[in-house]
Parts: sequence; structure tokens; C-alpha cells
Amino acid sequence: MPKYNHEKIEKKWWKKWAKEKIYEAKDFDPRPKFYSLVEFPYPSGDGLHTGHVRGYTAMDIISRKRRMDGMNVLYPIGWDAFGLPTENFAIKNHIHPKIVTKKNTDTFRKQLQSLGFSFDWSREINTTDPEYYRWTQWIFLQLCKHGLAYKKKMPINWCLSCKIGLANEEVLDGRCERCGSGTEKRDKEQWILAITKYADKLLAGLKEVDYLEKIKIQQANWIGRSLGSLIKFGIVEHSNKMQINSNKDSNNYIEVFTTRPDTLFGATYMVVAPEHPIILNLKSKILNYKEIEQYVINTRKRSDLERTDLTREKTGVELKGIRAINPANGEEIPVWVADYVLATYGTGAIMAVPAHDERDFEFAKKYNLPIIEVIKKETEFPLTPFNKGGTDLDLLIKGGRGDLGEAYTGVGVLVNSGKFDGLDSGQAKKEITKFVHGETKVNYHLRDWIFSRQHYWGEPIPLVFCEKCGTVPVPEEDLPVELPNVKNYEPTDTGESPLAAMTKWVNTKCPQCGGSAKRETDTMPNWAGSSWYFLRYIDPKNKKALADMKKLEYWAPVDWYNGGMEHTTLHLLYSRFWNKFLFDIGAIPNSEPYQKRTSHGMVLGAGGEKMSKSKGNVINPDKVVQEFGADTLRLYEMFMGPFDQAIPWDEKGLTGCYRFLTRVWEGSTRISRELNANKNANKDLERLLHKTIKKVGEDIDSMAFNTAVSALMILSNEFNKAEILSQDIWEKFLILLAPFAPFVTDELWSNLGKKKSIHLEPWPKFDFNLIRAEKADIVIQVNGKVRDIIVIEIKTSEEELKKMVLEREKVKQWLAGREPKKIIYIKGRLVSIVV
Ligand code: ANZ
Ligand code: ZN
Repeated sequence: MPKYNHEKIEKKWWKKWAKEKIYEAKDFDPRPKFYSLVEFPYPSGDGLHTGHVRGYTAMDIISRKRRMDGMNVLYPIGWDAFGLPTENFAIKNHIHPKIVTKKNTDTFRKQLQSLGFSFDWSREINTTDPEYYRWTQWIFLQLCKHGLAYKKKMPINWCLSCKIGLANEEVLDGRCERCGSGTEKRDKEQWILAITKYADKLLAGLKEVDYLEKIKIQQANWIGRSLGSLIKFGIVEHSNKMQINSNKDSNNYIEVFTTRPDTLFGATYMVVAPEHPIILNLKSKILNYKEIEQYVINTRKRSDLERTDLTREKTGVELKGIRAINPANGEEIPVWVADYVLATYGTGAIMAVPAHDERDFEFAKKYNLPIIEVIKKETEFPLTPFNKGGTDLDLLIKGGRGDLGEAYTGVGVLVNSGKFDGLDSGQAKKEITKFVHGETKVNYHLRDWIFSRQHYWGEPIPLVFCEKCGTVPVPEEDLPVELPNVKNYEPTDTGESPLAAMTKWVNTKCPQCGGSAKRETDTMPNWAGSSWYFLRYIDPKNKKALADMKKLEYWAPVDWYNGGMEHTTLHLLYSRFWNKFLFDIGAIPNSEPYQKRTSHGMVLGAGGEKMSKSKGNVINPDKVVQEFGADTLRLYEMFMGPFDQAIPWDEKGLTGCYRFLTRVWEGSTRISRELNANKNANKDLERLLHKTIKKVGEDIDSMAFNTAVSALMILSNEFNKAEILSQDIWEKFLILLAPFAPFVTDELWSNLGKKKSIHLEPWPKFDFNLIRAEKADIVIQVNGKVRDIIVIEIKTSEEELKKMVLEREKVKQWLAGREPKKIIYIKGRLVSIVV
């Protein structure tokens, strides 16, 4: 037997598998279908990283196991290939992004194949292929048709150095993701998708799916459904206490959104966002307008994230000359502008209740604003008929007022709230809202999806502008609107897409009136192509539809989708939104795209830090494959630790896995001589094998890959100790190991003279009788109290057991000569004697 030569073995097998197409999924096959999905990679110039390997190996193991379970498995892969890094590379090196993409996907494909992933390569897709993005554009047109796309001036993040608009996710810590220089906000017309119209559906859908709890929670928080009240505060001129008269009704009041209308009596000031229209509208009444204006300008430099950071010291300026009226008690309160209130949430204005809101409390302390407590924790003052609304309580409260150390943000019982005193928060919310003529309102933290990018390397938005007809969709039969070739990929000086400089492409005819028209030059964001790719795998070459309905009915939804936690909020929500929309218009048969969603932890650098080029701690999978083989890398990434946790790279763990596979390889030589040994001599081994079959199967299903690998290691250790090993046991062990280490197992399998690949074998069944415990601990109770424990053979009969129990010394002692009235036996657990 030659030495373990991973290189030779691995090259041989992935070529063979590709030739024999053993991993191809079959449409309409009568076996039960299983659709397993991983996030398709962005083919960057850096190649595959160890994080890809972790997630892809996990789903590969699950896919392989499901095939062995007799299922028709679809495990596809493709390329999410539009995006900034490729565009930046193209700009720098004057190479067409198409060429860069081709080169990168070639590298990735080779790497993925070398790792032995059982992808169905016949379904490979690429989001930059016009035959693919034709359908991305088609979906956009459907969204337009159904009123879910609209154009709006929006503040976008503007990079001064790249001269380009960036989406929020392209700004890291206030800096441009491309070049690292600072950004500012600028207004620009943008296409927006109304994902907020789907907020309720996206939330409700979470009840139907099997996602990890933490994923559901993150999604729900991101959607951020919030039930509150809209309440209007009148505005007066401070100097003469006159209600402000204006022909614009909206200048007479400021409306707030609050989740705590029960605290209205404690609202001691108001805050408007720096962008609130009232500032400009009441310019002539605001005495310190210059100061306010300066504050507003300063705010523009800060992101929403920074503004709402709880640890940042709050700032603000009072709007001198005007005041608001608290509608609950008619009191005049000051109005401030502060950037901790966002223009984009609720009404862009708040009533501040410093006694019961932490931000307001901090602000009030800093600027010396009054703090009035209006909610008491119920447990502090149990309400009896005596103190309910009585004087004792009033006294206590008055004594406590003003020296609050922090805001009490919980619910409780109202105090200092006039006729509402003594009510509980829940009731008071309703009654106070009614009392001040407010209305209840549901708000979402979810924002609509800014869909325009001023980039070259993205799907062109398929619309034209005609002077006569306005915005006109490109007719569906004219799709795709292909990206033209340009010389420069740089954005124009005005911040428009480089497409805008392509006058030949831009100038076109109006599909409606035939007159001259101009094309939309914005392109779609990176998230577009990945929002429906899982549907295209089902029918990747369809020219008539995004996918055939019958095939969709067979394959959809995805049964199990694994990916990174970083995609929980954006990608997962965007794709669920598109899927639900496509379902609503009858284009696909399922409303939820993914039945199950799990997530893997990161692979960190050796020191426990994130891998990064600058830290020089990046592990290149290619090198590991070269040195130790793909089987070792796969096995190691499964063995390194609990799948959902971040784990630092450990060279010792890697070489340990290599040694394990070498021992399996070498063990096979010793074993093969005794392959046909007598089965009975292996009783203990057989028992362990069956335990391992059960354990590995269950561990794969629950993604406990690390413990599955260690169970396989324990079993193989026992092989080396055993004198004889039957072929049957050896074969089953190889099958269990096959999903983890597909190459070496197929080689050892063929060494046994097998003609078919090991990956076409059925998953072994375990024998319950062999793994069942042989002894059991039986608890003995006398009159309901535990008095003794007896260890018995499982096969002991009830009669025998009862006899044994009554003969025990301790039992005799507790019976003290009395005759038992009843003896109850709960099988395998308990004997209960009643006297
Ligand atoms: C008064 C109040 C009293 C509030 C109290 C809270 C506690 P969620 O749950 O996220 O919807 N708020 C409203 N609009 C805001 C904006 N544009 N920027 C910053 N804060 C805003 O939070 C709703 C609460 O956040 C609202 O209820 C409001 O403060 C604040 F004891 O109103 B509350
Ligand atoms: Zn026209």
C-alpha cells in the first residue's frame, strides 16, 4: 500500500465526479426533494477564504447525507458578481469588469472544485450575465407596475474623493468603503423600493419558518414594529403668548410620535430634529435663528448611527421665541432642536419626558430642564383602596420628586397626572391619547430600500425618460437593457453614473410615443441580483420566465439556507421581500423563500483576531489544500469548534486532522488482510459502530459537526486496538466519514473493489437493540418517598423485579412488617410501594 498521497487522490476524484455528474439534481424525480443553499460568493480578486470553506463544507455534508438518505438534492452555486471591488480594479487597471469577473470566477470555480463540494455545476449562474439580469430587470419593472418603486430626493452619502454616492452599507464608520476618505450627505434623486409596505408581512412570515432564534430576533428588531400615538402640541409665540397664525396649518403645531402617551404629563420640553420643516417655516419667529442654522449645518456631517449612539454626549439648542403647549395640562414648555432626534423616524419630533426616558434625562440634566416623575413602579406602592389617589401617596411622591438619580423607563401607575392618577400605564395610554385627541399609530424602524447606484458595474435600471410621456418602462420584450462598453468606469464629475457620459447609449427612443428620450443611467445595487438567485437555480436556462412554474412547484422553497450573520438583516430581508412580492403577483408558488436558516461563526486568525491583509494573518485555503489536502481542511473546519461560534485558526488542530486521516489510510492496510473475519468477534466494536451511526447522523442534522468528527475519531481508535475488524464495520465507518472527507473515502472504497462511488451508497441504519443500554437504575419509593435504588438487567421481568425489591434490606426496614397494598412499576425507571 502506498503512502497517503492526498494530492493524487483528490485530483483523480474530482475529475471523476465531474465526468460522471454524480451530484446533479434531477427535476421532477420521484424521490423526496431537498434544496440546500449557501450564499453564492462575490468573486473577488483575493479568491476563496476560510470562511467560505466553513459554511460550504457544512452544507456539503448535509447535502451528501441527504443524498445518502435517498433524497433528490439540489445544492447549487453561482456568482454574485456585480460590485464595487471589481469596478475599482477596473478603474485602476483599465480592464473591463467583465474580463476581471471572468478571471475571478475561473479561479473560484477551480478552488471550489478542489475542495470537493458536491455542487450541481450544470446550474451555475452569474448575476452579471445579461441572460440573468434580464430577469432582475424584469422583477424591477413588476415592482414599478405595482407601485412599489418610486423616485425621491434623498440624502445620500457622498464621497468627496471618489465623487460618488454611497449607500449606507458602503459607508464604514463615516468613511467611504472604496477609498477610506470622509463622506458627507447630499440630496439626490433616487429610485426607492417600498419594502416598508411589506413590513407586516415580513414580520408575520417569521412565524412560518424555522430560523435560528437569534436570526428571527434580529429580523424582527430590524423591522422594528412599534405601536404608539400621534399627539399634537400647539405652538405659541413666547413674547405675547399668541397662538401662531399662519396660512399653513402645519405651522400651528408640532406633532410627535410616542410609545408612552401615559407619560404626557411629564413632558417638560419638546425636541425637533435639525431637519424638521418647522425651523424654516418659523424662521421669522425664532429669535436665535443664526445659532440654530449653524447647529443644523453641523449635524449634516453625522450619520444617523452616530447621532443615536447612546454613549455620545447629547447637544442641542433652544428655539428662542416660540413655545409649545402640553395638551394634557395646558402648560407652556420650551422647544429645542437636537440631533438625537432623527428626521427619518416617526414625525421627526418628540415630547421629552426626562423622568422616564434615558436620553431625555441626560439632556435635561445637561441643560437644566425640569424633570417631573409621572410613573411609579407598581411594586414600590402596592395600591390599596386606601392609598389609591389618596394623600399619602401624593406626599410620598412630592418628597421624591426632583432628586431622581436616573430615568425609570418601565411601566407602572400614574402620578402627577391630574385625573389620570392611579391608572396603570396600559390603561392610561389609551385614555390620555383619547383625552388629547391623539391617534394610535404603528411605526416601523425599517426604511425603504434606496435602489439607485451611480456605478457602472451593476444592472441598468430599465426605464427611459421622455419629455412628453415622462418615465416609461422599457418593454419587457426589449430586456435585457445591456450595459454598454465604456472607456472609463469613473463616475462623472456631477456624481452621475459613468453611463451618463455615454450619449450614444443614453439617447434613445420613447417606447410609447417614438420621440426622443433618455435612458436612466443609475444602476441597481449589489443586493438586486442576490435577492432572487435561489429561484434561478431551479431553472437556470429558462428564456421565457425567471423560472418555470412546474419546476418551482417541485423545488421551492429552499429547505435549508446557511450563511453569515452579517446577512441577516439586509440580504435576508431583501430576498424575503422580493420572494413575497413575486408570490403576490403569481410569478412563484411560495411566499417564504427559505424554510430553514442557520448561520456559521467566523474563522478568526490564529491570535483570535479577524483575518485581514493588514494584520497578515490570512490563511489561504489553496495553500492548506496543497500541503494537507482538501479532506483535512474540510475535516478541520468542522472539528475546530461549535459551528455557530467564532473560532481562531489553530495549526495544531489542522495537523491533528491530517494525522487522523493518515491513520485511517494506514489502518486500512492492516484491516484489509482480515476483511472477512468472523463478525461475532467484533461484538463490542459493532456496538460502538451503531452508537456512532446514530450520533453522527443526529449531529449532522443539528450542525454539531465537531462532536460528529470526534465520534468518528473515537471509533477509528478502537479499530486500531481491535485484533480483528470485519469488512462490514469498516465499510460503514467509511460511509460515515464520506460526507466529511469525500476524497480519501472514495479512494479507500474503490480499494475494496467497489465499482460505484461511495457517495452513492445509502446512509447506514443503526440497530436499536445494539445501542440500548443493558442495565438500568430503578428508583424505589415507599409511600411516595425515595428509599432505595436498584441496578437491574433491562431484560428483567416485572415479576422478578418486584420479588427482588421486596427482598432488599432497606425496603424491609421501611415496610416494617406491613403488607404492601399496591406495587406500581414504571418501566425502566421506578417501583412505587404503597402500604
Ligand atoms: C415620549 C416618551 C416617554 C418616549 C418615555 C419614550 C419613553 P420606538 O420604540 O423605537 O418606536 N422617538 C420618537 N421619534 C423619534 C425620533 N425621530 N428620533 C428619536 N427618538 C424618537 O421609540 C419610540 C420613542 O422614541 C418615542 O416615545 C419617542 O420618545 C422616541 F418615557 O415619547 B417617546
Ligand atoms: Zn414618449
